[in-house]
Amino acid sequence: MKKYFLLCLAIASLTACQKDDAPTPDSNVKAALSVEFDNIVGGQNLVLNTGTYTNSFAESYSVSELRYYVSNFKLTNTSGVTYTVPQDSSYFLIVESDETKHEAELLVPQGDYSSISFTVGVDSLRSTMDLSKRTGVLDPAGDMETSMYWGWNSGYIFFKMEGISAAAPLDNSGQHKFRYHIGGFGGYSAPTINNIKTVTLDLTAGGVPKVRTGREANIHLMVDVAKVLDGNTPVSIAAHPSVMFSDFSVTIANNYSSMFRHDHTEN
Ligand SMILES: [Cu+2]
Repeated sequence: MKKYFLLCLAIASLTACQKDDAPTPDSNVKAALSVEFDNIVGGQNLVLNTGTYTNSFAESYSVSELRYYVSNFKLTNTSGVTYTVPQDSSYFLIVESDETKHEAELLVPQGDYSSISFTVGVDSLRSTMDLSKRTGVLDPAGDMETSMYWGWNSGYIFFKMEGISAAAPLDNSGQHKFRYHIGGFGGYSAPTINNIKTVTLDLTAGGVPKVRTGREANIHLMVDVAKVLDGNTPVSIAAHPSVMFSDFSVTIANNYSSMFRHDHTEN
């Protein structure tokens, strides 16, 4: 064991010492890995409708609706090898109002992973595929919780956040409502705004997920939607109460691309 100990010392800066009886997981075998999207506002839990929050313009607001697509997951293991989740099983719609829709359930090779990357939204290729390739959460006619789709040319709404704020004008429903419906996949024949965002997160500081058969590692992300208004560019609700397919959507998308943070991992 002394020899083993010395060897461990030598490589301690590269990797943790493994016990003799801890076998190297077989990367040919896939196992469950879930990614939890825990939506918060600043330091507070997000509570739909009743929670009130304040942005940097001192505008107070509540959130009535929050949903967004996450897709095209890739995991890089501690040896630097990247695994791309097969695209057909790599689209998820996170819906705050539905507790069963806060996670992306993935199947990846057994191993230890040091980073994760995913797209916020739906890539242009998939957005223009035949409807037979756009099933489940991508089915424009199906149960995608209604209206996360604009149409063939404009594609999917990647990110939707709505709520009430006194800073928003009174609309014809009699409410001071703000609405952010963000999409735009670029496109080829008639290029439009491209708001596809790729997020890459380091997992080493918050805990490396150890994917093994017989258990489910969970990557717990905090998603701070305060960043939608107070990201790189502070956004005033009074100035921008409704943002849909317009140039200003780029600002909102840039803001929300910074809202994801790895908090911890459960192994
Ligand atoms: Cu957790």
